[in-house]
Amino acid sequence: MPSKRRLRWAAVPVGIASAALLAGCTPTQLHGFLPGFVEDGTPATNHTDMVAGLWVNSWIVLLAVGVITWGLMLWSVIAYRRRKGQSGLPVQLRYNMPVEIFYTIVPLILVVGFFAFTARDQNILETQYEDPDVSITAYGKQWSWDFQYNGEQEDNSDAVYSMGVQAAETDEGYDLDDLPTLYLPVNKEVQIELRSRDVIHSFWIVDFLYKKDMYLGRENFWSFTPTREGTYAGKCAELCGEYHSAMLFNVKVVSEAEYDQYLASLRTAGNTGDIGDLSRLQNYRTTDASEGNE
Ligand SMILES: [Cu+2]
Repeated sequence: MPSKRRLRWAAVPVGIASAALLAGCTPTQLHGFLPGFVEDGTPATNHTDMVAGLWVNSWIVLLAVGVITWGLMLWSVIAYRRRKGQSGLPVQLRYNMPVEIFYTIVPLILVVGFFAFTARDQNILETQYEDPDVSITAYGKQWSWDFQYNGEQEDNSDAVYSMGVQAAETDEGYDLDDLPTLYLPVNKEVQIELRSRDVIHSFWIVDFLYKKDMYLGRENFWSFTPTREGTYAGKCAELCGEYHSAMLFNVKVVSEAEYDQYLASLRTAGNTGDIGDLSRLQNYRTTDASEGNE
């Protein structure tokens, strides 16, 4: 049939045009405007591409459903509009079996599909490393963070740590250069144990596209591999009191050599031992409190 062939030829320029359009997209646009994607395509962690994939593919499916729905609405509004000389109600249609089956089955497929893909990805995200290269304990506290880099000893006597204080407020907002900083070695298996010293906090590294709550009396873990060196913003994502918004930190993903050097500097500074037993720390920012950071 000539019309069918014409349609097939029409698909060629449409395909080329959309390919060209996508090629012109920035990595941020291709990942559904999620944060943390850079020009050369190196993901921030071993999980971020998967998370972005779930997000983008969900939007594609939902937009397709949207386009079909909007199209049907528009079509019925135009095709069945009141014509000149008509009055009263139009012919009423109901119990149309094909239509009823269609709009029961399609949402069912969507819900089951979204559930299955979410469960699959969540399973991967929640799988903990059996034997991580780096074991860290992060403590949330009103309103800052302590980071303990665990060593080989069972009692953590050889651990090193840094203790933070909340962000300082300046005229231009918070001083982001003076925050507690978590160091991570690039391309190493990291496991962070998430704990709280007081109320519920939530540990969120924005560009890593993941966050997890910190509780009292419950152990939470997060296993991942940072794959791109750089500085990342972290914050508390659970309203935890007056200075919740000042509960900020930085993450520095560095080479292994730089990481070891940082840990050695903590050891030199005398920041050794287990800080797990400390209860609420005094961490209201005072004039010289910034010494607590880094
Ligand atoms: Cu908090």
